[in-house]
Amino acid sequence: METRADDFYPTRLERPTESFERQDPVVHNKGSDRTNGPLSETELTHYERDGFLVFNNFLDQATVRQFREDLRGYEDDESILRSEGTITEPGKQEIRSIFGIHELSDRFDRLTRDPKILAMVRQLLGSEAYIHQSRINFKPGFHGKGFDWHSDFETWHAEDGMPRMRAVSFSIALTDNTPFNGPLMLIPGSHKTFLPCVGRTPEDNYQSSLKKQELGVPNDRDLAAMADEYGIKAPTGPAGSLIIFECNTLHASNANMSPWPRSNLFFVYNSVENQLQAPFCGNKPRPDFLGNRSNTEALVPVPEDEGRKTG
Ligand code: 6CS
Ligand code: FE
Repeated sequence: METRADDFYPTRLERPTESFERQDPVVHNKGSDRTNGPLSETELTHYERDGFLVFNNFLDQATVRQFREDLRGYEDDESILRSEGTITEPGKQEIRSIFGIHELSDRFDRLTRDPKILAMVRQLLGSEAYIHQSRINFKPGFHGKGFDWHSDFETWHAEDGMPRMRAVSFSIALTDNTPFNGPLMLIPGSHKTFLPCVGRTPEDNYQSSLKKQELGVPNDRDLAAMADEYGIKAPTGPAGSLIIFECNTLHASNANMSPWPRSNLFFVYNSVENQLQAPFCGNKPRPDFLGNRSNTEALVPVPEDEGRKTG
């Protein structure tokens, strides 16, 4: 297969290719509009430098408790257990991830349209945005497996046809994230470089990659060079903490060897000016619950009083 002329980030080729500098801004909102939003200039500068930002106690404990109760209900809900977007741990019946969570739950749907979150998203992406993907990662106590190092953008570009780096993940902790329960690890500064990954993508790769990722994983030498240069951070914090991370920031997490589950909620916002095309790996598009193509209008904020507080 030929690399497309409109492919700014060729990846998944048969032979290794060199890493290169990202072709897109990190904060897309330019000029005097830049600080027109909840994020301060200092926070924007940190996001540009590190590729992520952390806010402890973004949601209050009462709100987090309501979300956690919903989760408990999902674990016993037959229709959710059978749904295509529900991924179990390799070889087990325990839930690893539920994709498309904002379509299953009104409470999660309203949170995606939280006015403060959307204002931050607009500030970073420099445009209106829609949800590219939403999910909960469970990581049950003792049995929760980890996630290998990867850039989300690499997968979304190759397998979903996301053209440019103009998307951002909001991850909200629904349980405490401690050093023991497999917290998210990130390489600060890694978002500035694109690491192409080797290997053609088989059709329906997602059916195995969501349990254990084999493709779209950079090689050890490139990863080691990044980690040697920038180090690794594993932000920990109480339930309700928020991590905002840029779509190309390298991240991973360890297995959960503690008895305590680690559940995180993820919303991925993509710019309305960065709509999906045909996947750059040449395959057919993945299902909507992974790379949404049917609901791509700008999100409208929920009025404050219908937002987090109500159930
Ligand atoms: O394939 C995907 O889209 C997903 N996989 C990983 C490991 N991270 C991002 C995303 O949810
Ligand atoms: Fe990821």
